[in-house]
Amino acid sequence: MDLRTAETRSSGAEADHSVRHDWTRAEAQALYDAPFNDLLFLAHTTHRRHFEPNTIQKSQLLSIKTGGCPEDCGYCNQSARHATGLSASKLMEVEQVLNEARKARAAGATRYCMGAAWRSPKGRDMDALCAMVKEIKALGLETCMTLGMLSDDAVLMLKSAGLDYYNHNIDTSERYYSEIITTRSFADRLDTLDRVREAGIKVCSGGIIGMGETPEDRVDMLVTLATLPQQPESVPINMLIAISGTPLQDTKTIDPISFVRTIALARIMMPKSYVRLSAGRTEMSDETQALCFFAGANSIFAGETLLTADNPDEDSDAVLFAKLGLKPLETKPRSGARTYAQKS
Ligand code: SAM
Ligand code: DTB
Ligand code: SF4
Repeated sequence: MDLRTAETRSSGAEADHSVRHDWTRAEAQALYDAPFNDLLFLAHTTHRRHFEPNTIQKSQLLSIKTGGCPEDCGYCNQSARHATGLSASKLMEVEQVLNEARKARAAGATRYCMGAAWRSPKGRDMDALCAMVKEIKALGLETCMTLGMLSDDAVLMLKSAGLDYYNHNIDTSERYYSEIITTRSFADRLDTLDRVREAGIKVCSGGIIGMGETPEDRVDMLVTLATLPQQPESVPINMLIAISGTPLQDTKTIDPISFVRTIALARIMMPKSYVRLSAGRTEMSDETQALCFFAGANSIFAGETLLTADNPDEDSDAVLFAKLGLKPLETKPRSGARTYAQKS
């Protein structure tokens, strides 16, 4: 395949730089396998066409309900089925969550992401969850939640509270999914993503690299996301944090070049989405992160903890940003305002 035409080849009358939804797995695999310089060149030029290349969006994460999860995700510290030593806690109080959000805003976050270790939220939790969304939006932050599978009712309640984004990862390929998780299916995941999209909430969906999957699984996962009727606005690419006590504790670390290839492919196939360099940054060298940013990653989680695992602290990120000449996206979201450092 001619890599020069890969991004822009479009069916019918679509404009030159439009988003394609007709990626085939063969095309995507050819890109993933291309000479590294060719792949990175295409990813970076794609990135520059759609985004300001030196601006990185920062999201802050908070675990609002930790541990004791009934699901059996093989990578997760929070599954009650794995002996990870993590103790379970109840849903945090609204006021406590707000205090944390205020601190994140002061530290420069533009989006506040709240995660709960649930298979799905219970009816009795919805009022508190909606209050969190309303109050955090009133602080001027965008809101994101990740709570597991959502019913129609739950989606509508979160939408009326004003939730901006819902994170729900497909995690890997359909083929590999049942090797990692048995308590729900890949199709369950896609169902919730459909409901979220239908309700008009923006979609955040990505996966984990380095769980023992093949390169073909990585490509398939990205093809699934890129060929959704509407691509996710945000695509988190996590590098597995191999947590002691989980079934994946001894998984061999992924080669950074393969990780960068995955980021580059996500950027090329989903040119207008934010690609988030998510879990695993504490184990990455500055050089690997720099290559990820060059390949089109333009969002990170800021702050020293993810949900339960470590993340680089503000100071080390500030040093990295200074070395690379990167700046955080500072636009404060206002209703109706364009919040992306995105070119039209
Ligand atoms: N329970 C909800 C769910 O599963 O959708 C929300 C929380 S869950 C922890 C959010 C995402 O974090 C997972 O889908 C997975 O992609 C990522 N994640 C969890 N543990 C991880 C790990 N050890 N390494 C990398 N990513 C991880
Ligand atoms: C996502 O894709 N990564 C974040 C967020 N969405 C919720 C979570 C990463 C979790 C890493 C493991 C932990 O902190 O327990
Ligand atoms: Fe539960 Fe989510 Fe962890 Fe799976 S990834 S065990 S659903 S918290």
